[in-house]
Amino acid sequence: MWISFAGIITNYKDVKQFLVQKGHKFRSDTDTEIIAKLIKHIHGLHPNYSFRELVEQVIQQLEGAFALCFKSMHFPGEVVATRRGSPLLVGIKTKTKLATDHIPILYSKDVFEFGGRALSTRDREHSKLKDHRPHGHEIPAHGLARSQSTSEFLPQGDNKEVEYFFASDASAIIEHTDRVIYLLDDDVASVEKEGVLKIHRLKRTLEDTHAREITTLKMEIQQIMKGNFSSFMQKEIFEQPESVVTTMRGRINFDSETVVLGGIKDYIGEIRRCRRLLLIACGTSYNSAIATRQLLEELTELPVMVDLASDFLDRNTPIFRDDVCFFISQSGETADTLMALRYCKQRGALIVGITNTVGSSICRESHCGVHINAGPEIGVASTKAYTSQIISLVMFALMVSEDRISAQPRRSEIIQGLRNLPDQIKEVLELDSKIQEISKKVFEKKSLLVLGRGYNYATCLEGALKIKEITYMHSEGILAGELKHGPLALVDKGMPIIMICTRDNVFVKCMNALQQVTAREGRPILICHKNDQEPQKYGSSVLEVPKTVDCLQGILTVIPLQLVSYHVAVLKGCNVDCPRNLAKSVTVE
Ligand code: G6Q
Repeated sequence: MWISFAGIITNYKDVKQFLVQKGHKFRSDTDTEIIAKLIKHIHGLHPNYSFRELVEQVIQQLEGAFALCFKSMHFPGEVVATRRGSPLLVGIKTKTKLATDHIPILYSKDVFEFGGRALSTRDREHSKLKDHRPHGHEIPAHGLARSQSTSEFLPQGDNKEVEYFFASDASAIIEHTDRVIYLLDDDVASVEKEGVLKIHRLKRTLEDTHAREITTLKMEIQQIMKGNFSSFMQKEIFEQPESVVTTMRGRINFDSETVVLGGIKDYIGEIRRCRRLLLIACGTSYNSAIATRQLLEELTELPVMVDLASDFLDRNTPIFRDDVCFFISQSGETADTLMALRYCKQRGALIVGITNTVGSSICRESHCGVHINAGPEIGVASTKAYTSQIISLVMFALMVSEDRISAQPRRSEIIQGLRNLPDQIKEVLELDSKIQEISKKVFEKKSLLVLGRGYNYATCLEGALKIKEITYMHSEGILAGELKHGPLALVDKGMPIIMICTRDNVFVKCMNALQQVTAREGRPILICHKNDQEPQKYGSSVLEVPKTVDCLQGILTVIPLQLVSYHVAVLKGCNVDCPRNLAKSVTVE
């Protein structure tokens, strides 16, 4: 048995115990092994079951979030794949055009026997695992006969050659094909001997569309190649002058100063009338919510709550029908964010998805949303997605405030700021070699504090997150206003500090904090505006960034920190793209 598995099986101990009782021996303590042993066990009980039926039996026993792909010597030439809570897609490569752009769903007949719930080990012992259900009978969707449905899904013409690719992300298969089917939870896709792809579901639900669409990807191969860069993270940092443009393309008219986000324009009236906005996300995506909260409050004049998805769920937060809830996620698959989305949807709130992954679970389950269009982000450390998330939320604020005459000067200033952003990002990226030199001074230290306030506070959080995740160095983003409430005790001449001090409405307060740091012999590395002498005299080194509108400044101040984390990680010999203990899509709670 060959299994490719992503995710987590939460009841694997129960299943393992059951299998051990049945005499199965285990070589490892992994949840992957219990899947292989479980399918073997069921195959022993039901030697006549097809490969797909065996997999259907297996997934009914499993709890958790997973994407699975099976091959077996007992079923040569066949592959079965399924998902629940983790993304999975099927790529299709043919020499000629396909006869259809939809594949119908086939429903298995007898699936209500066990009430659709996951069973305990004891339940399984007495029922399902002893079940000798009839098989091979399917209820076709919309009365479509089985033979009819499968013969439709073949290339046209004489050359019937088909190749299938199973992957959790489109970037893994784009070099082979741009035609994909995004599977939904509990779909079981099987490629059988004759090379025909079928998609089955155990049960029919009201929401089911009874077919899966074949989507054509708009991704370019170059987008997923490293090119001259040493890592995807480095490439993605340097892509930001272009990725911010693709985020804005077709949405902002810089001359008429109008913004249209096609994915939410039909909901804008409802949004303007809402009780409050909630921004819910994890990690970097959460930081993008912090980065834009102040502008959203200013331009929408609505209360704005920002929450970490896990904490939001822990609290059983009250949600109302007239709430508008934003779920921000690069992958669109983060389990906590997705669960928070479902929680709010059940309570009748309007769900807005902000994602970078077309076809992801968050995209599909939202009422409306914005694709940030940053292009595939492959490095685990999120960089270009962060800046594009900020721009997407800024565009949202601009769109909602379009009818407010008093907001026009502010809107105009921001739109012109957005226009200049790509060139200013290029300027910041020119600091790379200077940042590499600075990184050499800090890479052997134990800790690195990042201080700032106002719009730059999000930069502190995001910079510290980047440093932690790829360099394994302790780092903390600290709101400068909180210094005197505890963190100042950490400051002495040996503590590495990066401080952000740009000319905005909190500049004077920042200078105050800077003096408090230097009074304790701290010699911070400063990120400030170009040619701004006043803060520079307090810095051990200075990184000068161009000035932009306050609410966009965080995009220019975060890039030096992305580069610091990158260079420190390289100097420490860390694997920049695959940091330990982290995954690109966190599909488990
Ligand atoms: C940061 C990480 C991580 C990520 C979260 C949320 O560099 O990539 O913090 O932002 O795991 O992921 P999504 O944005 O995909 O929901």
